[in-house]
Amino acid sequence: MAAPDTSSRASVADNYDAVIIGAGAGGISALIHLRNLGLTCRLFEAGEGPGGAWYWNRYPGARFDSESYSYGFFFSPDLFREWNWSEHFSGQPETEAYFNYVVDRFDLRKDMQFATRVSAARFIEGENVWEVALADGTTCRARWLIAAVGPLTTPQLPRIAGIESYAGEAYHTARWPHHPVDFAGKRVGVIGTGASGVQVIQEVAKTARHLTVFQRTANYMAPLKNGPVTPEEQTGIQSRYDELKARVSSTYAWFLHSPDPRSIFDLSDDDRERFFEERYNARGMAIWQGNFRDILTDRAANDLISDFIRRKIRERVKDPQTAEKLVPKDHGFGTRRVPHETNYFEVYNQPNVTLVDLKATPFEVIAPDGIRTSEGFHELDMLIYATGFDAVTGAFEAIDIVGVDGRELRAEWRDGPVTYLGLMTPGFPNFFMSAGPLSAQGNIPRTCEYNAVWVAELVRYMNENGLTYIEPDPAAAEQWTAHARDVQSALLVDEVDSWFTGVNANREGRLERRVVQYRGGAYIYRERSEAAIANGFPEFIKK
Ligand code: N01
Repeated sequence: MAAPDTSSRASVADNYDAVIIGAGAGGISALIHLRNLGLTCRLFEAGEGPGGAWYWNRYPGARFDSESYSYGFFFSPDLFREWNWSEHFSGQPETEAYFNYVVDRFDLRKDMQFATRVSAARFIEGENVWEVALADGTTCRARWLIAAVGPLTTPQLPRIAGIESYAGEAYHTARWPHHPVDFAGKRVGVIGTGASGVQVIQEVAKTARHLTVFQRTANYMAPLKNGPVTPEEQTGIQSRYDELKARVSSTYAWFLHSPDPRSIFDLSDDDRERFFEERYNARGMAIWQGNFRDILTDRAANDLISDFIRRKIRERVKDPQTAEKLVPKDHGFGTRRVPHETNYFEVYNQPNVTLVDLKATPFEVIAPDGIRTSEGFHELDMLIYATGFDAVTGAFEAIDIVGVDGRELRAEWRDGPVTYLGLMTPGFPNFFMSAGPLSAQGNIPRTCEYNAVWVAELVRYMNENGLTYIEPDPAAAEQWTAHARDVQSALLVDEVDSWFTGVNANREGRLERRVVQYRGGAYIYRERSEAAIANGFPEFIKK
Protein backbone atom coordinates (compact mmCIF):
# COMPACT_ATOMS: atom_id res chain seq x y z
CA MET A 1 0.00 0.00 0.00
CA ALA A 2 1.28 3.49 -0.82
CA ALA A 3 2.23 5.71 2.11
CA PRO A 4 -0.63 7.90 3.29
CA ASP A 5 -0.38 11.43 2.03
CA THR A 6 -1.09 13.59 5.04
CA SER A 7 1.55 16.16 4.17
CA SER A 8 -0.93 18.48 2.52
CA ARG A 9 -3.11 18.89 5.62
CA ALA A 10 -1.84 22.36 6.42
CA SER A 11 -2.54 23.55 2.90
CA VAL A 12 -6.32 23.25 2.92
CA ALA A 13 -7.42 26.13 0.75
CA ASP A 14 -10.32 28.38 1.77
CA ASN A 15 -12.41 27.63 -1.27
CA TYR A 16 -12.94 24.75 -3.66
CA ASP A 17 -15.48 24.21 -6.35
CA ALA A 18 -16.26 20.84 -4.81
CA VAL A 19 -15.57 19.04 -1.57
CA ILE A 20 -15.97 15.28 -1.63
CA ILE A 21 -16.25 13.21 1.54
CA GLY A 22 -14.94 9.66 1.28
CA ALA A 23 -12.32 7.86 -0.81
CA GLY A 24 -14.29 4.74 -1.64
CA ALA A 25 -15.83 3.95 -5.01
CA GLY A 26 -18.21 6.91 -4.76
CA GLY A 27 -15.63 9.51 -3.77
CA ILE A 28 -13.11 8.37 -6.36
CA SER A 29 -15.78 8.41 -9.09
CA ALA A 30 -16.93 11.89 -8.07
CA LEU A 31 -13.36 13.21 -8.04
CA ILE A 32 -12.66 11.84 -11.50
CA HIS A 33 -15.81 13.20 -13.11
CA LEU A 34 -15.74 16.61 -11.42
CA ARG A 35 -12.07 17.09 -12.16
CA ASN A 36 -12.81 16.32 -15.79
CA LEU A 37 -15.08 19.36 -15.75
CA GLY A 38 -12.11 21.46 -14.65
CA LEU A 39 -13.36 21.93 -11.09
CA THR A 40 -11.02 22.42 -8.16
CA CYS A 41 -11.76 19.55 -5.81
CA ARG A 42 -10.71 18.41 -2.38
CA LEU A 43 -11.50 14.95 -1.12
CA PHE A 44 -11.38 14.24 2.61
CA GLU A 45 -11.13 10.69 3.91
CA ALA A 46 -10.99 9.51 7.52
CA GLY A 47 -8.90 6.43 6.65
CA GLU A 48 -5.22 6.56 5.85
CA GLY A 49 -5.71 5.27 2.34
CA PRO A 50 -8.35 4.88 -0.37
CA GLY A 51 -10.89 2.07 -0.67
CA GLY A 52 -13.69 3.09 1.69
CA ALA A 53 -15.35 -0.12 2.86
CA TRP A 54 -12.38 -2.00 1.38
CA TYR A 55 -9.95 0.01 3.47
CA TRP A 56 -11.78 -0.53 6.76
CA ASN A 57 -13.09 -4.11 6.37
CA ARG A 58 -9.69 -5.79 6.41
CA TYR A 59 -10.78 -8.79 8.49
CA PRO A 60 -9.47 -12.19 7.43
CA GLY A 61 -11.76 -13.60 4.76
CA ALA A 62 -13.13 -10.25 3.55
CA ARG A 63 -13.79 -10.51 -0.17
CA PHE A 64 -16.25 -9.52 -2.89
CA ASP A 65 -19.24 -11.69 -3.50
CA SER A 66 -20.07 -10.04 -6.79
CA GLU A 67 -17.64 -10.84 -9.59
CA SER A 68 -14.46 -8.75 -9.32
CA TYR A 69 -14.80 -7.43 -12.87
CA SER A 70 -18.37 -6.32 -12.21
CA TYR A 71 -17.31 -4.53 -9.04
CA GLY A 72 -14.31 -2.51 -10.28
CA PHE A 73 -14.61 0.81 -12.11
CA PHE A 74 -15.93 1.05 -15.66
CA PHE A 75 -15.16 4.71 -16.35
CA SER A 76 -11.94 3.83 -18.16
CA PRO A 77 -11.75 1.01 -20.72
CA ASP A 78 -7.96 1.14 -20.43
CA LEU A 79 -8.11 0.60 -16.68
CA PHE A 80 -10.54 -2.28 -17.17
CA ARG A 81 -8.21 -3.93 -19.67
CA GLU A 82 -4.96 -3.45 -17.79
CA TRP A 83 -5.97 -4.61 -14.28
CA ASN A 84 -5.70 -8.36 -13.73
CA TRP A 85 -8.06 -9.60 -11.05
CA SER A 86 -6.47 -12.77 -9.74
CA GLU A 87 -9.73 -14.28 -8.41
CA HIS A 88 -13.33 -14.20 -9.55
CA PHE A 89 -14.17 -12.75 -6.13
CA SER A 90 -11.28 -10.60 -5.04
CA GLY A 91 -10.01 -10.67 -1.46
CA GLN A 92 -9.63 -7.44 0.48
CA PRO A 93 -5.84 -7.04 0.09
CA GLU A 94 -6.08 -7.16 -3.71
CA THR A 95 -9.07 -4.85 -3.72
CA GLU A 96 -7.27 -2.32 -1.55
CA ALA A 97 -4.28 -2.55 -3.92
CA TYR A 98 -6.65 -1.91 -6.83
CA PHE A 99 -8.00 1.25 -5.24
CA ASN A 100 -4.45 2.50 -4.66
CA TYR A 101 -3.56 1.67 -8.23
CA VAL A 102 -6.55 3.64 -9.56
CA VAL A 103 -5.72 6.63 -7.38
CA ASP A 104 -2.13 6.71 -8.65
CA ARG A 105 -2.98 5.79 -12.25
CA PHE A 106 -5.26 8.84 -12.52
CA ASP A 107 -3.11 11.09 -10.34
CA LEU A 108 -5.89 11.59 -7.81
CA ARG A 109 -3.80 11.59 -4.66
CA LYS A 110 -2.88 15.26 -4.99
CA ASP A 111 -6.52 16.22 -4.43
CA MET A 112 -7.09 13.75 -1.61
CA GLN A 113 -6.46 14.25 2.06
CA PHE A 114 -6.38 11.15 4.23
CA ALA A 115 -6.65 10.73 8.01
CA THR A 116 -9.12 13.62 7.97
CA ARG A 117 -12.66 13.30 9.23
CA VAL A 118 -15.34 15.77 8.18
CA SER A 119 -17.34 16.59 11.28
CA ALA A 120 -19.87 19.15 10.04
CA ALA A 121 -21.12 21.03 7.00
CA ARG A 122 -23.34 24.10 6.91
CA PHE A 123 -24.95 25.75 3.91
CA ILE A 124 -24.30 29.49 3.74
CA GLU A 125 -27.45 31.00 2.27
CA GLY A 126 -26.95 33.95 -0.05
CA GLU A 127 -23.42 32.89 -0.89
CA ASN A 128 -24.71 29.46 -1.91
CA VAL A 129 -21.69 27.59 -0.65
CA TRP A 130 -21.04 24.94 1.95
CA GLU A 131 -18.74 25.53 4.87
CA VAL A 132 -17.12 22.23 5.72
CA ALA A 133 -15.59 21.64 9.15
CA LEU A 134 -12.89 19.04 9.70
CA ALA A 135 -12.42 17.25 13.01
CA ASP A 136 -9.11 19.08 13.56
CA GLY A 137 -10.91 22.44 13.55
CA THR A 138 -9.95 23.46 9.99
CA THR A 139 -12.73 24.75 7.74
CA CYS A 140 -13.06 25.32 4.04
CA ARG A 141 -15.79 26.25 1.59
CA ALA A 142 -17.12 24.71 -1.58
CA ARG A 143 -19.97 25.38 -3.98
CA TRP A 144 -20.75 21.67 -4.27
CA LEU A 145 -20.62 19.13 -1.49
CA ILE A 146 -20.62 15.43 -2.31
CA ALA A 147 -21.06 12.96 0.54
CA ALA A 148 -19.68 9.65 -0.72
CA VAL A 149 -19.71 8.20 2.75
CA GLY A 150 -21.13 4.80 1.87
CA PRO A 151 -24.27 2.92 2.90
CA LEU A 152 -22.37 0.34 4.97
CA THR A 153 -19.60 2.20 6.74
CA THR A 154 -20.68 3.20 10.26
CA PRO A 155 -19.99 0.15 12.43
CA GLN A 156 -22.48 -0.89 15.09
CA LEU A 157 -21.67 -2.54 18.38
CA PRO A 158 -24.40 -4.58 20.02
CA ARG A 159 -26.12 -3.21 23.08
CA ILE A 160 -25.22 -5.89 25.61
CA ALA A 161 -24.80 -5.24 29.34
CA GLY A 162 -21.14 -5.18 30.40
CA ILE A 163 -19.75 -4.80 26.87
CA GLU A 164 -17.24 -2.19 28.03
CA SER A 165 -15.88 -4.54 30.72
CA TYR A 166 -14.55 -7.15 28.29
CA ALA A 167 -10.77 -7.43 28.86
CA GLY A 168 -9.67 -9.79 26.06
CA GLU A 169 -8.80 -8.88 22.48
CA ALA A 170 -11.86 -7.35 20.80
CA TYR A 171 -12.37 -6.32 17.18
CA HIS A 172 -15.20 -5.14 14.97
CA THR A 173 -14.95 -6.58 11.46
CA ALA A 174 -15.32 -3.09 9.98
CA ARG A 175 -12.54 -1.63 12.16
CA TRP A 176 -10.08 -4.46 11.84
CA PRO A 177 -6.52 -3.49 12.86
CA HIS A 178 -3.63 -3.27 10.42
CA HIS A 179 -1.49 -5.62 12.53
CA PRO A 180 -1.90 -9.38 12.10
CA VAL A 181 -4.41 -11.02 14.42
CA ASP A 182 -3.60 -14.57 15.44
CA PHE A 183 -6.44 -16.93 16.35
CA ALA A 184 -4.23 -19.97 16.98
CA GLY A 185 -4.62 -21.50 20.40
CA LYS A 186 -7.33 -19.00 21.38
CA ARG A 187 -10.95 -19.28 22.39
CA VAL A 188 -12.64 -16.90 19.99
CA GLY A 189 -16.24 -15.70 20.02
CA VAL A 190 -17.92 -14.20 16.93
CA ILE A 191 -21.18 -12.28 17.29
CA GLY A 192 -23.11 -12.00 14.05
CA THR A 193 -23.74 -14.21 11.04
CA GLY A 194 -24.33 -11.71 8.24
CA ALA A 195 -22.01 -11.47 5.22
CA SER A 196 -19.08 -10.25 7.37
CA GLY A 197 -19.62 -12.82 10.14
CA VAL A 198 -19.79 -15.68 7.66
CA GLN A 199 -16.53 -14.66 5.99
CA VAL A 200 -14.59 -14.20 9.23
CA ILE A 201 -16.03 -17.38 10.83
CA GLN A 202 -14.72 -19.46 7.90
CA GLU A 203 -11.21 -18.15 8.61
CA VAL A 204 -11.22 -18.22 12.41
CA ALA A 205 -12.42 -21.83 12.45
CA LYS A 206 -9.23 -22.90 10.65
CA THR A 207 -6.86 -22.15 13.56
CA ALA A 208 -8.76 -21.18 16.71
CA ARG A 209 -8.52 -23.51 19.69
CA HIS A 210 -12.24 -23.03 19.99
CA LEU A 211 -14.70 -20.87 18.09
CA THR A 212 -18.09 -19.98 19.55
CA VAL A 213 -20.51 -18.43 17.07
CA PHE A 214 -23.31 -16.36 18.58
CA GLN A 215 -26.15 -16.38 16.05
CA ARG A 216 -29.33 -14.36 16.47
CA THR A 217 -31.03 -14.89 13.12
CA ALA A 218 -30.24 -17.90 10.93
CA ASN A 219 -29.52 -16.78 7.36
CA TYR A 220 -29.97 -18.44 4.00
CA MET A 221 -26.62 -18.73 2.24
CA ALA A 222 -25.27 -20.12 -0.99
CA PRO A 223 -21.83 -21.21 -2.17
CA LEU A 224 -19.59 -18.50 -3.61
CA LYS A 225 -17.61 -20.85 -5.88
CA ASN A 226 -14.59 -18.59 -5.98
CA GLY A 227 -11.51 -19.56 -7.94
CA PRO A 228 -8.53 -18.10 -9.74
CA VAL A 229 -9.08 -16.23 -12.98
CA THR A 230 -7.17 -18.29 -15.55
CA PRO A 231 -5.10 -16.48 -18.21
CA GLU A 232 -7.70 -17.44 -20.84
CA GLU A 233 -10.52 -16.12 -18.67
CA GLN A 234 -8.54 -12.93 -18.05
CA THR A 235 -8.16 -12.30 -21.75
CA GLY A 236 -11.83 -13.05 -22.31
CA ILE A 237 -12.99 -10.71 -19.55
CA GLN A 238 -10.73 -7.86 -20.60
CA SER A 239 -11.77 -8.13 -24.23
CA ARG A 240 -15.45 -7.91 -23.28
CA TYR A 241 -15.41 -4.47 -21.70
CA ASP A 242 -18.30 -3.12 -23.80
CA GLU A 243 -20.43 -6.19 -23.30
CA LEU A 244 -19.85 -6.42 -19.54
CA LYS A 245 -20.43 -2.71 -19.09
CA ALA A 246 -23.69 -2.96 -20.99
CA ARG A 247 -24.69 -5.99 -18.92
CA VAL A 248 -24.17 -4.43 -15.49
CA SER A 249 -25.95 -1.33 -16.80
CA SER A 250 -29.05 -3.26 -17.75
CA THR A 251 -29.77 -5.74 -14.96
CA TYR A 252 -32.16 -5.30 -12.05
CA ALA A 253 -29.47 -4.64 -9.44
CA TRP A 254 -26.35 -3.78 -11.50
CA PHE A 255 -24.96 -7.31 -11.14
CA LEU A 256 -23.97 -9.64 -13.97
CA HIS A 257 -26.88 -11.89 -13.01
CA SER A 258 -30.43 -11.10 -13.92
CA PRO A 259 -33.68 -12.84 -12.96
CA ASP A 260 -35.18 -15.57 -15.11
CA PRO A 261 -38.31 -13.97 -16.59
CA ARG A 262 -40.37 -17.15 -16.25
CA SER A 263 -42.49 -17.93 -13.24
CA ILE A 264 -41.18 -20.60 -10.94
CA PHE A 265 -44.47 -22.43 -11.56
CA ASP A 266 -43.80 -22.69 -15.31
CA LEU A 267 -41.43 -25.58 -14.60
CA SER A 268 -42.14 -29.14 -13.55
CA ASP A 269 -40.89 -30.18 -10.12
CA ASP A 270 -37.93 -32.01 -11.68
CA ASP A 271 -36.97 -29.17 -13.99
CA ARG A 272 -37.23 -26.69 -11.15
CA GLU A 273 -35.01 -28.82 -8.95
CA ARG A 274 -32.44 -29.05 -11.76
CA PHE A 275 -32.61 -25.27 -12.21
CA PHE A 276 -32.04 -24.66 -8.49
CA GLU A 277 -29.20 -27.19 -8.41
CA GLU A 278 -27.49 -25.57 -11.38
CA ARG A 279 -27.83 -22.10 -9.84
CA TYR A 280 -26.65 -23.34 -6.42
CA ASN A 281 -23.48 -24.64 -8.04
CA ALA A 282 -22.91 -21.59 -10.21
CA ARG A 283 -20.67 -18.68 -9.23
CA GLY A 284 -21.63 -15.87 -6.92
CA MET A 285 -25.16 -14.57 -6.64
CA ALA A 286 -26.63 -16.77 -9.39
CA ILE A 287 -29.14 -18.47 -7.12
CA TRP A 288 -30.33 -15.17 -5.66
CA GLN A 289 -30.05 -12.55 -8.40
CA GLY A 290 -30.43 -15.06 -11.23
CA ASN A 291 -33.47 -16.91 -9.92
CA PHE A 292 -37.11 -16.69 -10.98
CA ARG A 293 -38.60 -13.24 -10.74
CA ASP A 294 -41.50 -14.32 -8.52
CA ILE A 295 -39.43 -15.71 -5.64
CA LEU A 296 -39.23 -12.20 -4.20
CA THR A 297 -42.92 -11.36 -4.60
CA ASP A 298 -44.94 -14.57 -4.22
CA ARG A 299 -44.90 -16.46 -0.94
CA ALA A 300 -45.60 -19.85 -2.51
CA ALA A 301 -42.79 -19.30 -5.03
CA ASN A 302 -40.47 -18.18 -2.28
CA ASP A 303 -41.32 -21.27 -0.20
CA LEU A 304 -40.00 -23.51 -2.98
CA ILE A 305 -36.55 -21.95 -3.09
CA SER A 306 -36.45 -21.51 0.69
CA ASP A 307 -37.12 -25.22 1.13
CA PHE A 308 -34.38 -26.06 -1.38
CA ILE A 309 -31.78 -24.05 0.57
CA ARG A 310 -33.00 -25.48 3.88
CA ARG A 311 -32.46 -28.99 2.50
CA LYS A 312 -28.93 -28.04 1.48
CA ILE A 313 -28.12 -26.85 5.00
CA ARG A 314 -29.49 -30.06 6.51
CA GLU A 315 -27.42 -32.13 4.06
CA ARG A 316 -24.22 -30.26 4.83
CA VAL A 317 -24.39 -30.10 8.64
CA LYS A 318 -23.89 -33.48 10.29
CA ASP A 319 -25.45 -32.85 13.69
CA PRO A 320 -29.22 -32.51 13.17
CA GLN A 321 -29.68 -30.24 16.19
CA THR A 322 -27.01 -27.84 14.98
CA ALA A 323 -28.46 -27.99 11.48
CA GLU A 324 -31.90 -26.99 12.79
CA LYS A 325 -30.37 -23.94 14.49
CA LEU A 326 -28.79 -22.94 11.18
CA VAL A 327 -31.96 -23.39 9.14
CA PRO A 328 -33.87 -20.10 8.74
CA LYS A 329 -37.55 -20.47 9.59
CA ASP A 330 -38.75 -16.93 10.22
CA HIS A 331 -38.27 -15.41 6.76
CA GLY A 332 -37.94 -16.46 3.14
CA PHE A 333 -34.86 -16.84 0.96
CA GLY A 334 -33.57 -13.58 -0.52
CA THR A 335 -35.64 -11.29 1.69
CA ARG A 336 -32.46 -10.45 3.63
CA ARG A 337 -28.99 -10.12 2.15
CA VAL A 338 -27.81 -13.62 1.17
CA PRO A 339 -24.22 -14.17 2.31
CA HIS A 340 -22.13 -16.25 -0.08
CA GLU A 341 -19.92 -18.81 1.56
CA THR A 342 -17.11 -21.28 1.10
CA ASN A 343 -17.56 -24.33 3.34
CA TYR A 344 -19.39 -22.23 5.93
CA PHE A 345 -21.79 -24.96 6.99
CA GLU A 346 -18.99 -27.54 7.17
CA VAL A 347 -17.36 -25.36 9.86
CA TYR A 348 -20.06 -26.62 12.22
CA ASN A 349 -18.92 -30.21 11.65
CA GLN A 350 -15.57 -29.34 13.25
CA PRO A 351 -15.02 -30.35 16.87
CA ASN A 352 -13.58 -26.91 17.72
CA VAL A 353 -16.75 -25.00 16.79
CA THR A 354 -19.90 -24.37 18.85
CA LEU A 355 -23.03 -22.59 17.70
CA VAL A 356 -25.08 -20.62 20.21
CA ASP A 357 -28.65 -19.87 19.19
CA LEU A 358 -29.36 -16.50 20.80
CA LYS A 359 -33.07 -16.75 20.09
CA ALA A 360 -33.21 -19.77 22.44
CA THR A 361 -30.49 -18.67 24.86
CA PRO A 362 -30.04 -14.88 24.75
CA PHE A 363 -27.10 -12.84 25.99
CA GLU A 364 -27.22 -11.87 29.65
CA VAL A 365 -23.94 -10.05 30.18
CA ILE A 366 -20.44 -9.59 28.82
CA ALA A 367 -17.81 -10.09 31.54
CA PRO A 368 -14.03 -9.36 31.41
CA ASP A 369 -13.34 -12.98 30.41
CA GLY A 370 -16.31 -13.98 28.32
CA ILE A 371 -20.04 -13.92 27.71
CA ARG A 372 -22.91 -15.22 29.81
CA THR A 373 -26.02 -16.37 27.98
CA SER A 374 -29.11 -17.82 29.60
CA GLU A 375 -27.61 -21.32 29.18
CA GLY A 376 -24.17 -20.69 30.71
CA PHE A 377 -20.80 -18.93 30.51
CA HIS A 378 -18.48 -18.92 27.47
CA GLU A 379 -14.87 -18.09 28.33
CA LEU A 380 -13.27 -16.14 25.50
CA ASP A 381 -9.75 -14.88 24.79
CA MET A 382 -11.00 -12.87 21.81
CA LEU A 383 -14.34 -11.38 20.82
CA ILE A 384 -15.16 -10.43 17.24
CA TYR A 385 -18.12 -8.19 16.60
CA ALA A 386 -19.51 -8.89 13.13
CA THR A 387 -22.55 -6.88 14.08
CA GLY A 388 -22.86 -4.75 10.98
CA PHE A 389 -23.58 -1.12 10.39
CA ASP A 390 -25.86 1.77 11.03
CA ALA A 391 -26.80 1.11 7.44
CA VAL A 392 -27.68 3.42 4.58
CA THR A 393 -28.45 6.62 6.52
CA GLY A 394 -25.93 6.22 9.40
CA ALA A 395 -22.81 7.67 7.77
CA PHE A 396 -24.71 10.72 6.48
CA GLU A 397 -26.25 11.30 9.89
CA ALA A 398 -22.87 10.95 11.59
CA ILE A 399 -21.91 14.33 10.06
CA ASP A 400 -23.58 17.42 11.45
CA ILE A 401 -25.14 18.58 8.17
CA VAL A 402 -27.21 21.78 8.29
CA GLY A 403 -29.07 23.10 5.24
CA VAL A 404 -31.31 26.11 4.68
CA ASP A 405 -33.12 27.72 7.62
CA GLY A 406 -30.96 25.74 10.04
CA ARG A 407 -32.54 22.43 9.01
CA GLU A 408 -30.57 19.45 10.31
CA LEU A 409 -30.30 16.39 8.11
CA ARG A 410 -30.60 14.05 11.08
CA ALA A 411 -33.85 15.66 12.19
CA GLU A 412 -35.25 15.77 8.65
CA TRP A 413 -34.79 12.01 8.32
CA ARG A 414 -36.07 11.08 11.78
CA ASP A 415 -39.08 9.27 10.32
CA GLY A 416 -37.15 7.94 7.34
CA PRO A 417 -35.17 9.52 4.52
CA VAL A 418 -36.87 11.59 1.84
CA THR A 419 -34.72 12.00 -1.25
CA TYR A 420 -34.82 12.62 -4.96
CA LEU A 421 -33.32 9.46 -6.49
CA GLY A 422 -31.10 9.11 -3.42
CA LEU A 423 -29.03 11.92 -4.89
CA MET A 424 -30.38 15.04 -3.21
CA THR A 425 -32.76 15.94 -0.41
CA PRO A 426 -34.95 19.06 -0.10
CA GLY A 427 -33.60 21.87 2.04
CA PHE A 428 -29.98 20.92 1.38
CA PRO A 429 -29.01 22.76 -1.80
CA ASN A 430 -25.88 21.85 -3.75
CA PHE A 431 -25.51 18.74 -1.56
CA PHE A 432 -25.23 15.39 -3.31
CA MET A 433 -25.12 11.86 -2.01
CA SER A 434 -23.40 8.89 -3.59
CA ALA A 435 -25.42 5.69 -3.15
CA GLY A 436 -27.64 7.68 -0.82
CA PRO A 437 -30.91 6.55 0.75
CA LEU A 438 -33.48 5.52 -1.90
CA SER A 439 -30.92 5.15 -4.65
CA ALA A 440 -31.12 1.90 -6.62
CA GLN A 441 -29.99 -1.01 -4.47
CA GLY A 442 -27.58 -3.68 -5.66
CA ASN A 443 -23.95 -3.58 -6.74
CA ILE A 444 -22.92 -0.46 -4.78
CA PRO A 445 -19.93 0.72 -6.87
CA ARG A 446 -22.17 0.70 -9.94
CA THR A 447 -24.65 3.03 -8.22
CA CYS A 448 -21.72 5.19 -7.09
CA GLU A 449 -20.20 5.45 -10.53
CA TYR A 450 -23.56 6.19 -12.10
CA ASN A 451 -24.37 8.82 -9.47
CA ALA A 452 -21.03 10.55 -10.08
CA VAL A 453 -21.79 10.96 -13.77
CA TRP A 454 -25.23 12.38 -12.91
CA VAL A 455 -23.75 14.90 -10.46
CA ALA A 456 -21.16 15.97 -13.04
CA GLU A 457 -23.93 16.47 -15.61
CA LEU A 458 -25.87 18.59 -13.13
CA VAL A 459 -22.85 20.72 -12.25
CA ARG A 460 -22.08 21.18 -15.94
CA TYR A 461 -25.69 22.32 -16.49
CA MET A 462 -25.48 24.75 -13.57
CA ASN A 463 -22.21 26.25 -14.75
CA GLU A 464 -23.37 26.56 -18.34
CA ASN A 465 -26.50 28.37 -17.16
CA GLY A 466 -24.75 30.60 -14.63
CA LEU A 467 -26.70 29.06 -11.71
CA THR A 468 -25.35 28.57 -8.20
CA TYR A 469 -28.23 27.06 -6.21
CA ILE A 470 -30.15 23.85 -6.75
CA GLU A 471 -32.30 21.65 -4.56
CA PRO A 472 -35.04 19.17 -5.40
CA ASP A 473 -38.60 20.35 -5.36
CA PRO A 474 -40.06 18.85 -2.14
CA ALA A 475 -43.00 17.43 -4.12
CA ALA A 476 -40.63 15.62 -6.50
CA ALA A 477 -38.64 14.15 -3.61
CA GLU A 478 -41.85 13.08 -1.88
CA GLN A 479 -43.05 11.50 -5.12
CA TRP A 480 -39.84 9.46 -5.50
CA THR A 481 -39.95 8.45 -1.85
CA ALA A 482 -43.60 7.39 -2.15
CA HIS A 483 -42.77 5.42 -5.30
CA ALA A 484 -39.94 3.62 -3.45
CA ARG A 485 -42.40 2.86 -0.64
CA ASP A 486 -44.99 1.48 -3.09
CA VAL A 487 -42.43 -0.70 -4.82
CA GLN A 488 -41.17 -2.14 -1.56
CA SER A 489 -44.66 -2.83 -0.23
CA ALA A 490 -45.18 -5.30 -3.09
CA LEU A 491 -42.09 -7.31 -2.14
CA LEU A 492 -41.67 -9.97 0.54
CA VAL A 493 -38.62 -8.06 1.79
CA ASP A 494 -41.02 -5.51 3.24
CA GLU A 495 -42.16 -8.04 5.85
CA VAL A 496 -38.68 -8.84 7.17
CA ASP A 497 -36.39 -7.09 9.64
CA SER A 498 -32.84 -6.38 8.47
CA TRP A 499 -30.75 -3.48 7.26
CA PHE A 500 -32.60 -3.81 3.94
CA THR A 501 -35.66 -2.44 5.73
CA GLY A 502 -33.78 0.00 7.96
CA VAL A 503 -34.24 -2.03 11.16
CA ASN A 504 -31.38 -1.60 13.59
CA ALA A 505 -31.94 -2.93 17.08
CA ASN A 506 -28.61 -1.48 18.16
CA ARG A 507 -29.79 2.06 17.52
CA GLU A 508 -32.56 3.68 19.49
CA GLY A 509 -35.74 4.36 17.55
CA ARG A 510 -34.87 2.06 14.64
CA LEU A 511 -37.08 -0.95 15.31
CA GLU A 512 -39.76 0.00 12.79
CA ARG A 513 -39.26 -1.01 9.18
CA ARG A 514 -38.56 1.87 6.80
CA VAL A 515 -37.83 2.28 3.14
CA VAL A 516 -34.14 3.05 2.73
CA GLN A 517 -33.31 1.72 -0.73
CA TYR A 518 -35.03 1.77 -4.11
CA ARG A 519 -36.07 -1.76 -5.12
CA GLY A 520 -37.88 -1.05 -8.36
CA GLY A 521 -34.92 -1.99 -10.55
CA ALA A 522 -31.80 -0.13 -11.56
CA TYR A 523 -33.20 0.28 -15.09
CA ILE A 524 -36.14 2.35 -13.84
CA TYR A 525 -33.78 4.33 -11.65
CA ARG A 526 -31.58 5.03 -14.64
CA GLU A 527 -34.54 6.08 -16.78
CA ARG A 528 -35.60 8.61 -14.14
CA SER A 529 -32.06 9.88 -13.63
CA GLU A 530 -31.43 10.28 -17.33
CA ALA A 531 -34.76 12.00 -17.91
CA ALA A 532 -33.75 14.64 -15.35
CA ILE A 533 -30.55 15.36 -17.26
CA ALA A 534 -32.22 15.33 -20.69
CA ASN A 535 -34.99 17.70 -19.60
CA GLY A 536 -32.77 20.21 -17.83
CA PHE A 537 -33.54 19.18 -14.25
CA PRO A 538 -37.18 20.29 -14.23
CA GLU A 539 -38.02 18.95 -10.77
CA PHE A 540 -35.61 21.28 -9.02
CA ILE A 541 -35.58 24.73 -7.50
CA LYS A 542 -32.76 26.58 -9.25
CA LYS A 543 -31.27 30.02 -8.75
O1 N01 B 1 -23.83 -6.92 8.89
P1 N01 B 1 -25.32 -7.51 8.97
P2 N01 B 1 -22.59 -7.44 8.04
N1 N01 B 1 -26.91 -9.35 19.30
O2 N01 B 1 -26.15 -6.39 9.48
C1 N01 B 1 -25.98 -9.68 14.33
C2 N01 B 1 -22.11 -5.97 3.02
N2 N01 B 1 -21.00 -6.91 3.05
O3 N01 B 1 -21.43 -6.61 8.39
O4 N01 B 1 -29.57 -10.85 11.84
C3 N01 B 1 -26.68 -10.42 18.52
O5 N01 B 1 -25.70 -8.16 7.74
C4 N01 B 1 -27.12 -9.70 13.35
O6 N01 B 1 -28.17 -10.50 13.83
P3 N01 B 1 -29.66 -10.30 13.22
C5 N01 B 1 -23.37 -6.75 2.65
O7 N01 B 1 -24.20 -5.95 1.85
C6 N01 B 1 -20.58 -7.37 1.86
O8 N01 B 1 -22.44 -8.90 8.13
O9 N01 B 1 -29.91 -8.81 13.24
N3 N01 B 1 -26.44 -10.37 17.22
C7 N01 B 1 -26.40 -10.25 12.12
O10 N01 B 1 -26.22 -11.62 12.21
C8 N01 B 1 -23.96 -7.03 3.98
O11 N01 B 1 -25.33 -7.30 3.95
C9 N01 B 1 -19.59 -8.29 1.81
O12 N01 B 1 -30.52 -11.03 14.12
C10 N01 B 1 -26.42 -9.16 16.68
C11 N01 B 1 -25.04 -9.56 12.22
O13 N01 B 1 -24.85 -9.22 13.58
C12 N01 B 1 -23.62 -5.78 4.72
O14 N01 B 1 -22.32 -5.44 4.30
C13 N01 B 1 -19.01 -8.77 2.97
C14 N01 B 1 -26.65 -7.99 17.41
C15 N01 B 1 -24.99 -8.30 11.40
O15 N01 B 1 -25.17 -8.63 10.06
C16 N01 B 1 -23.63 -5.91 6.21
O16 N01 B 1 -23.01 -7.14 6.56
C17 N01 B 1 -19.46 -8.28 4.18
C18 N01 B 1 -26.90 -8.13 18.78
N4 N01 B 1 -27.15 -7.06 19.55
C19 N01 B 1 -20.46 -7.35 4.20
N5 N01 B 1 -26.57 -6.93 16.59
C20 N01 B 1 -19.16 -8.80 0.50
O17 N01 B 1 -18.93 -9.95 0.35
C21 N01 B 1 -26.31 -7.41 15.37
N6 N01 B 1 -26.23 -8.76 15.42
C22 N01 B 1 -19.09 -7.89 -0.64
